[in-house]
Amino acid sequence: TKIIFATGNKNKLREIKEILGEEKYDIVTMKEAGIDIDIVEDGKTFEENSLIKSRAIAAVAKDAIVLADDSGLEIDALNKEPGIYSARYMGEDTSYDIKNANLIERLDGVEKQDRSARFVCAVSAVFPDGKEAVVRGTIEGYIGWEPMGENGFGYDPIFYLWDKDVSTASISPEEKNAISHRGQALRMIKEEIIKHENI
Ligand code: ITT
Repeated sequence: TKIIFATGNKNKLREIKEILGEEKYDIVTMKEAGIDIDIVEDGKTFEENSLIKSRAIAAVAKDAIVLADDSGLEIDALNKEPGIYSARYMGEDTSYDIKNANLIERLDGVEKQDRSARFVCAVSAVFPDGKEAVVRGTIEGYIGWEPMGENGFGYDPIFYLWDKDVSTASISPEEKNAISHRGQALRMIKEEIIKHENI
């Protein structure tokens, strides 16, 4: 099965290949599929933005399953910011060292139990016959007092697991994929793909 992944984010693509398994699926980016279009993510939810991306690519792709991932970090004490604006928070070109330091700063004086946060991932699929599916995975955690770890990407260094007290940048890729928002969502969409292929 050819799958086009509607993403420009290399780290997402790496995790997607790790989770879905490159042996079984032929996963290409829209760039690799020769598709170069600008997509305006103006939805109000992760699901809406995910579908905006997969539908835009499906409109110009033939005979492929198109998947998209819209994800982000919700911090409860900050009214669920940065949320659907996670990539755009403080500007797309601002480094994650700066974004992460800023979020820690904004939680100055906030106690552990009030530092709760979650990663959310909405994965959508558009099949060649026009059918669609969208699923959501989440992982609960809290914002630490300092960045930790070299693995992962984005907000991983400040996102700590309640049970381990280490960040998702401190665990191995396999460990992260086993519990992450993206791992859960992709395993759910895999079920949808399998169901669809059996019709
Ligand atoms: P595409 O739209 O091209 O897929 P993007 O990076 O713009 O790429 P999003 O709009 O979905 O994607 O933004 C999600 C942001 O949320 C991403 O850039 C990260 O900063 C953050 N994020 C998502 N998943 C994450 C994870 O597993 N670990 C750390 N940060 C994550």
